[in-house]
Amino acid sequence: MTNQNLPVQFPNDPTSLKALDNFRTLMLNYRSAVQVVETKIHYLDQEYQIQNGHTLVDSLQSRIKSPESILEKAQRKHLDFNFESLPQQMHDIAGIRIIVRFEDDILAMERRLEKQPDIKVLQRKDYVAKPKANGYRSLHLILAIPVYLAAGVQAVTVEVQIRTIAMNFWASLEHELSYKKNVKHQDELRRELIAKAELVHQLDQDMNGIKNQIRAQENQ
Ligand code: 0O2
Repeated sequence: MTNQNLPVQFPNDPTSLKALDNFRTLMLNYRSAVQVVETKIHYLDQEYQIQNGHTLVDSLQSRIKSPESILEKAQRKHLDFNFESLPQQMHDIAGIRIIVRFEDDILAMERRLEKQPDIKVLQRKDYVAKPKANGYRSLHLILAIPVYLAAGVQAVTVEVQIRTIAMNFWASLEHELSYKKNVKHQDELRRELIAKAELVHQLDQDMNGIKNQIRAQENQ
């Protein structure tokens, strides 16, 4: 019998069961925080549409990091892994990606989010103004949002990534390349992607410019 065939032994000692409950509660906090922020984004988008006649958000994606992915990141970053300190050390356990059509819409959405009285922006990484060396572009915000539980109010962090459809198209393929091992011609494909990031950037700028011209005429 190999190790893989051994029956899974669930720990049932009080300490392990308590740890499991703590983990479940922690994940519930993150799920609640994602729901709160998603609701806000939908509301802000509808309000924007009433005021401007068009929406900001093309689509929304959200995810809670899997336990495996949390453990992998904790090990990779040499974090002290325990349920008390984990929320202070890892801010992207809950993640929301806001996909917008135009570059201008990235800052428009950021401004609306940061104006929310119950949202605190803890960190801002602007990979749109300063793309990564591989061509990656996106605006990353770490937000703290209050979640109301029976035991009281808890500030929970959510990573929000805001990017255009074109940036997202590029990032999804780059992500695929990064996570796939054994892809032939990796280096050459990486170089091609860097070049395509420049094209994506040009396209975003051109589309933004055309949009501005159309809307300027609408307002005449
Ligand atoms: P997933 O599957 O999206 O959750 P970290 O990368 O988290 O160790 P840091 O500084 O905390 O370091 O993160 P940063 O730079 O804010 O970026 C974290 C997330 O942004 C990543 O999450 C990706 O979603 C996205 N990202 C950052 N850089 C790149 C990039 O070069 N290419 C692509 N495609 N996405 C990027 P995860 O956890 O890696 O993955």
